[in-house]
Amino acid sequence: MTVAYVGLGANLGDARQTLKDAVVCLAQQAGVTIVARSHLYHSAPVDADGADYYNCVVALETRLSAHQLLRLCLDIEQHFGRERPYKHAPRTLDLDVLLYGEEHINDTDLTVPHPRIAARAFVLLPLNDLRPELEIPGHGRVTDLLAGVADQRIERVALCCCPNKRAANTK
Ligand code: PH2
Ligand code: MG
Ligand code: MG
Repeated sequence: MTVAYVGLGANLGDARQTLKDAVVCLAQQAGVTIVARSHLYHSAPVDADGADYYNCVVALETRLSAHQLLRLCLDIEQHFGRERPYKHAPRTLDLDVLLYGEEHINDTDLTVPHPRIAARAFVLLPLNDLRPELEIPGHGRVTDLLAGVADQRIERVALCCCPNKRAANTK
């Protein structure tokens, strides 16, 4: 069994609901057990255009290989209507394998740790919820990396939004 961290992001459609549904979908997969989920965050697009994103991170235990986990993530993105018209285009769902145990992987289709893991608040804040002391191979402890992304706009939000509140907000 390996502990892996998967980052979830979305900024098209009902992104908050999609992240919630995607975590349930991941949890239902054979060989995958979700062990923790971060808070949900609302974040400004980084190196990308379009609407603000929703982001979170899950920790999972898996008997899948890193490449099998990647394949699963791509299949789930597809299931949620992911399209790739251009690099970093707005998306209904993005699932990134951030960490896979302590492995370093440098293949054409998969780089682990995720190449931009240490430069993005929308990854580091959720990781900090899960394991602030986690050592990211080649970068250092999550908690020590937060200062470097302090200028990125991001806020914590509730995972579920109350329908009544939503109705009240639209008045
Ligand atoms: N994903 C990207 C590029 N930029 N910005 C935010 N805030 N959240 C993301 O998930 C995100 C991004 C490429 O995958
Ligand atoms: Mg991504
Ligand atoms: Mg991706």
